[in-house]
Amino acid sequence: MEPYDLWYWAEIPGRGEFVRLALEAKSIPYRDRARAEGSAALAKDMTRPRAEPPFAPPYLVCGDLCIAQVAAILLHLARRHELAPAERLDFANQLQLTISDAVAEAHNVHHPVATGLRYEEQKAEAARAAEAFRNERIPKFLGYFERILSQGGPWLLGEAWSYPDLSLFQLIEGLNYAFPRRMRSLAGDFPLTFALRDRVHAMPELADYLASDRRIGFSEDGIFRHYPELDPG
Ligand SMILES: N[C@@H](CCC(=O)N[C@@H](CS)C(=O)NCC(=O)O)C(=O)O
Repeated sequence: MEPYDLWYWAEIPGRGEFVRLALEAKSIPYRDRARAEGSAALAKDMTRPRAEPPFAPPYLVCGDLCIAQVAAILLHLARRHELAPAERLDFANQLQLTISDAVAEAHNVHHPVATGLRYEEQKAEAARAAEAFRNERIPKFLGYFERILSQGGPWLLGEAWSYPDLSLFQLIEGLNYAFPRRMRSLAGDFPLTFALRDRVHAMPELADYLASDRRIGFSEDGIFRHYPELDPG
């Protein structure tokens, strides 16, 4: 089949990584265009005339198809490439949208006032946002996934992995990077969710990818950022 073109900022894992993990786990051919050609090529591609243009990256292009929004991209891939059982796609999408909510909240911790301002310009507000995120929102999100896993498991949709598992892995990786102290303190309360992270990490389908330089590390340019002052002991 013709490879997909994935467009996402070249320098960070960000939201592109949720799409990459699904493509990699199913060995779906794709070209990571901005990683090959640079983020300027992405900015240029965004301005191309298109019937259904994306608002923001990541987006996936294949022939006439151009689809943006992580959850919409993954639902599309799941339908075409069996990344979740057909009869569970609505629930898979619900789980994915919940993960997208958590990702957006994690970003808003270090940018609570405006995305266009630097973190250093909103540190006081970020400290307040981080306290609520650490104390209320992380446990609430993890508690939700723990509840789903406690109803069956060992994967979110039961006995086989599906794409929301890959995304939950990436969410936990991001939270572990940004809030290592808080996440360590929560691990014992959400054993099934943390075990799911380990299970995805050990998937043979992802072994080559996770060890490769295609896998980009987290940094303070991305969505999940580690600022020690936002994760006090
Ligand atoms: N809800 C969208 C969010 C997309 C998004 O915020 N993309 C970021 C990069 S992670 C971006 O470049 N946004 C530009 C903008 O919002 O102006 C998704 O899940 O894909």
